[in-house]
Amino acid sequence: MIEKSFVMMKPDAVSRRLMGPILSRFEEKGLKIVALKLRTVDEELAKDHYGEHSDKPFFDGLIKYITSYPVLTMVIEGDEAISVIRKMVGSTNPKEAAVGTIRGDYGLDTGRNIIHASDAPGSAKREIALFFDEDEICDYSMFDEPWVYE
Ligand code: IDP
Ligand code: MG
Repeated sequence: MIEKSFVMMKPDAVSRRLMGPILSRFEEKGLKIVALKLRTVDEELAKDHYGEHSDKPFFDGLIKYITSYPVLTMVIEGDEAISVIRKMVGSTNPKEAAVGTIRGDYGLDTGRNIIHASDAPGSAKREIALFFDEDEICDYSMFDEPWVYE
């Protein structure tokens, strides 16, 4: 099923000039970028986005990290995009993330783990609505679709 996922390159990815290489991975996979925006995240939005973690010991540090520097927010579409992108992202702790995943290749610390991606259809819907207006999401086809999908 064609799905949309919310993906965010975190401040460390932006500051370490990894936006291009990471974006290329999604393009090369055959996924479609349907929205893309460099922005800063204020405390209110960060706390809303990470609300499920509000009672965790790392919460304050997480909010400080996410609000500290611009992030690159995206909506990415494709067949089973939510689980496919989570696999490309890798485990939360970059030291445990498999080599070949984004976190496994670019990170070393859970508190600087490069990228966020929605973990389920419900969270994808919520996160996309939190970060994008409907008219910012582009509906278009790519010329190579018959070569990506049978
Ligand atoms: P996920 O991003 O792989 O879904 P979650 O467990 O949902 O991981 O945690 C959300 C984010 O909170 C992580 O991506 C990471 O930035 C941060 N985080 C999670 N656990 C820790 C920790 O133990 N120390 C510091 N930051 C953490
Ligand atoms: Mg999560």
